[in-house]
Amino acid sequence: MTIERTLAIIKPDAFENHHVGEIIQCIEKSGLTLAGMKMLRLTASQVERFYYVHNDKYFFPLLCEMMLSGPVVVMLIEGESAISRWRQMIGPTDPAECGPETIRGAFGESIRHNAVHGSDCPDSAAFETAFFFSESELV
Ligand code: IDP
Ligand code: MG
Repeated sequence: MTIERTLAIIKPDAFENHHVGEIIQCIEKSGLTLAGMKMLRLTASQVERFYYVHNDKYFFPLLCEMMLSGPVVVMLIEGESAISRWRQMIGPTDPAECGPETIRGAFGESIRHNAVHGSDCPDSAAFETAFFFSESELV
């Protein structure tokens, strides 16, 4: 049994398309636990620091523009193998490659506007959860 913490973000496209409630419902139904949640408008500095691993990629400016285009909901999810389970629930980066049972398959519009974020490994989960939440903000 490995209880893990991972970071989920409902991105601006899913917010704009009114999918916040359905995405939270997917998390609740999965048996994973919502331990922290906040609604934010990110700053350019936050987006650039959060996605620093991608700052040399051709899509970095597009990614930053997308994350700044509207509000986001950031959530800390906890549970058995939470990191891989949440990645499995959201599906591959490109919604065109996602099954309809995945969150990106159901709510994503394109490789850039793909509805949600999920930490991809224990190191990034540690960085990303600490980026948005202090221990005192978790329930
Ligand atoms: P991931 O979110 O599935 O982990 P990453 O490769 O880490 O995918 O990319 C981070 C985010 O950058 C993606 O979720 C997506 O919003 C955006 N992105 C990735 N690849 C492209 C692309 O080729 N064009 C436009 N945006 C992209
Ligand atoms: Mg990633």
